[in-house]
Amino acid sequence: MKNMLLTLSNTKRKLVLGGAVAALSLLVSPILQAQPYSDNWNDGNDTSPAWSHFGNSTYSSWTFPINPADSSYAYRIQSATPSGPMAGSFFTSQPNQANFTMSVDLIDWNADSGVSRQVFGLMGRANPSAPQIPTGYGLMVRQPSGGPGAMSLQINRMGADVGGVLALTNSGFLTPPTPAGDYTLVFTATGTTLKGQIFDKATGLAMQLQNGFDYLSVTDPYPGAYTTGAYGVGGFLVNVTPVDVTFDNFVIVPEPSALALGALGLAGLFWAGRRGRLSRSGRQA
Ligand SMILES: [Ca+2]
Ligand SMILES: [Ca+2]
Repeated sequence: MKNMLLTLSNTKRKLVLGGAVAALSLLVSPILQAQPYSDNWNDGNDTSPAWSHFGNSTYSSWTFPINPADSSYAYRIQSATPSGPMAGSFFTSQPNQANFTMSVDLIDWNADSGVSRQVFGLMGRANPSAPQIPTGYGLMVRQPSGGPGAMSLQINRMGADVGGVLALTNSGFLTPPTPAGDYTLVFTATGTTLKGQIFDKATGLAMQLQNGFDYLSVTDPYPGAYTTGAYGVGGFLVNVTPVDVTFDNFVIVPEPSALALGALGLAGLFWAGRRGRLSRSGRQA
């Protein structure tokens, strides 16, 4: 269990998403079957709407610091060294989802990789009650021991059958995220296809990865692909070092559609995916 951990973190498009959530509520609800669910934690709690904690309650904490970007409350998840393997929260006030587009702002984390080598971000199709560790998929930022240059974005499979957290695909960054910035993680699941991006809120653009693209995309090759489940945020300990990550502005849109993505300002996710498929097949985009 000690070497399995990765980090995932995200998204900074606070201005974009702040308005987008409101726009989404207005636009999507009357038009689409897919109703978005969200929490900005501005009421300073995780009980309304309801989240369920995963982690050792003795060594983990769920608190509500101020997000400097808009002076609202955010959501900080911490787990101390003796805890493990994970601390997180699952959004339990809405039904489980199969297909989704999910996003959350990543506004802060413990960037001292000599102290905290963590993997943090979004989780989907999860079973929080699975033994030892939640099963499901994650879009996460990994902060290993090598410092910022070794950070990567990962789409993970979680579960005891893969030893905890396994990167199905991952890539380093051309310019790694830092806690001084704000980012937005965007995670999409459609059938067996999982896609992930991290946007820099300072530019509104998806961050460029060392894989040559600005996104990750993968199909789970393992037996027993997860088809539905809970969704949430959290972090995994790496080599029993502490988790410390702060999120804000969580949104999930069931059954992703072009309209919903457009309302979120996320149409680029699918555009990028289309370009990637063309490139891989050798055609010109
Ligand atoms: Ca907030
Ligand atoms: Ca609340």
